[in-house]
Amino acid sequence: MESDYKRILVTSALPYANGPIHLGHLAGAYLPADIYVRYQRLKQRDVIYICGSDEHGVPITIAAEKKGVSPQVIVDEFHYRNKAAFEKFGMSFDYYGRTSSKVHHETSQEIFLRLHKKGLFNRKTEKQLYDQKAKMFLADRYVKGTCPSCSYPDAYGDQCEKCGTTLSPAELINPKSALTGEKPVYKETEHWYLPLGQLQENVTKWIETKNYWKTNVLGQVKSWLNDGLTDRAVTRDLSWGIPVPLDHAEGKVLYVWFDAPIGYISATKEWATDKGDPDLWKKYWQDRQTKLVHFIGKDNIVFHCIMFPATLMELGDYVLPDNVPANEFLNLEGNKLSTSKNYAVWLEDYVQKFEIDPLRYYLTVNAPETKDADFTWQEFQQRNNSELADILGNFINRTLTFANKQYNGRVPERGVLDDLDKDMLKTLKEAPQQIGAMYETFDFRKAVYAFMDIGRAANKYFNDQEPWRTVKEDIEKCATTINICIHAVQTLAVLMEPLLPFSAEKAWSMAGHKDSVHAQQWDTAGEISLPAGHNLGKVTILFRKFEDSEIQPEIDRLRSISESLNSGQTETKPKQEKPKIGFDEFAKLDLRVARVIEAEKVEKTDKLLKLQLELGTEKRQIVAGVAKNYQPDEMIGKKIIIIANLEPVKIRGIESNGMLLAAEDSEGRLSLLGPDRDVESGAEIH
Ligand code: B3M
Ligand code: ZN
Repeated sequence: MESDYKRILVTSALPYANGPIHLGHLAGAYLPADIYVRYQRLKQRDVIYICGSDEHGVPITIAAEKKGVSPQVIVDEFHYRNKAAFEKFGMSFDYYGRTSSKVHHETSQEIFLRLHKKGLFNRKTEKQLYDQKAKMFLADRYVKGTCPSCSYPDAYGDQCEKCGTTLSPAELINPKSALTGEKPVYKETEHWYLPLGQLQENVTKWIETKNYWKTNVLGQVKSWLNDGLTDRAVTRDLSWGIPVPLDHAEGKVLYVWFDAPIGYISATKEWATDKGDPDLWKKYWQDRQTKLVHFIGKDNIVFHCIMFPATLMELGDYVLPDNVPANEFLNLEGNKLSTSKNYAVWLEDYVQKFEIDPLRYYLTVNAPETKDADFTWQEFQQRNNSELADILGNFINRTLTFANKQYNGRVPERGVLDDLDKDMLKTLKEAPQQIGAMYETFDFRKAVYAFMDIGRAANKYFNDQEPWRTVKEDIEKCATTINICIHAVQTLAVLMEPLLPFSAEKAWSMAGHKDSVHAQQWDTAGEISLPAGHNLGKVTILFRKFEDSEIQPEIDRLRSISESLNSGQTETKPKQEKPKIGFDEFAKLDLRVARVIEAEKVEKTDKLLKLQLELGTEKRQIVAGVAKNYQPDEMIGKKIIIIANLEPVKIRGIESNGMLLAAEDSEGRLSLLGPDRDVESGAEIH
């Protein structure tokens, strides 16, 4: 962390309290933040993590109308449900507030009045859509109509859920009130506007100091700035929200995106009061030596990088975000998540069936950090079984089981070190700094791969040193090997804490510690600290394997929802936005021609074929998801194209060493790619 910061203030986007938490939330704004905060705590830094429920806005009132209850009933239900679900997921907030709180109302009104008094807002009278039957102005989510881009008949006034086009109510064809179905009329109404156009210069100057931000964030911010910022209303005609604290403003409330980010400040105030020092919040929000980091999803970038900072600049006595590492979106089995159509994996359901850490692991390994990512239950199972269980869990288990059997559950004496011992000790010693540097730059995917490589290196060290042999032939060497392996277990326990907090605590106690792994020091995690004779703890299985019988029902559930959504409508697969790459990145791919010499179906799945390939003189095996379009016998002799230098993975327990290339049409049918003239197998592709 840069030396000029004394403390870190971390926030995650406040989830609307109108529904439960799903995996898309976790992958976007929550899990990366929790990993970052846990790491900073282990670095012994002064860090607080603030979040809470966003309880205003039209999503809440629409949910209330749907259920025929008041908005307060909706937010009370989901504030507590979401808070509880986050806790089960290991989210380590220091405070989880809510924007319907008195402190938040007061804080928002005070900030609004400060800005109003300095004459910042423009007051404008505009024509807005009005429902004469409901006697209510219609905010964008209250208007539905036909999308002008894709003719979807049920588009909302702010966005078409089908094609994703951003809309305004005036653009909808045949607009009607989502409340009564009436055709709305235009009626004049007065609102207060944040003059972002006037503030553009300051915002641009500030953004220009952020060249270290993620490219996906800077890209979106710069396109907003290039289009020119326009005034944004900070008030709305709604009955639910924070009343505008001015005369002649009856029936008007603060726009939810004006008050919600202020929720970070009010929640910090409530946190400070709980700590017994009501002014403590100022140390975090009004002291330049605070590093403020907002974790959000990409749909919240403009509010956190332009609108809220512009407001804080005008106040003048608040810190501005040091970074906003926004993530892209998580798709589900190749389709976009849809909470309204229940095409989602809900955290409350997940925790009933599976352990938490495997989900934290897979959502980080597969994080949508620079582009949308796709969650598949099959890969979730494969990552848990062949990485967490087979690499990490297996190493810890066999080390401690060996120590229990051969050394009565104590750490044996370390003797003379050979080169392999020295290399392993060096790997452990350097690991905290190597992985820590990735966390500092929010490279969580990279960090989790680096972490798992430590597990791979430890397994390889165990195999190379052959303690099962040396225990008979060279007991000093065996003792040294097991001593170092137990230290590797201890190092891995601390390094896994940010990512796998539940397993970390277990591994830490298996290494014989009575205190908590959460209180350890990151920097010294790779040190050799255990005295010979140190008692180890009870050994348990850290990661159980997930059976097909647990996974298949999850796949079937989503498939039946997506088939019912597609029936009659071709669900447009989300266009995977792929970022531009340089030639050097493409050149890293080793593309080869391969000839299929054997092919067979993989049991218990209708998607996979196991293929034996010939690449010149080399033979190799891959597993390919082409079984729905190709029979095994029609594969024999085919010349295909594969990526030959992919890391080998295990799919359904079968090693796959490479990936074939196939085109997928709009019906999801696959067509294999291959050379159009006869080329010998093994030929390179340029
Ligand atoms: N309530 C969540 C969303 O747009 C929104 C975030 C507020 S953060 C201050 O999904
Ligand atoms: Zn559309």
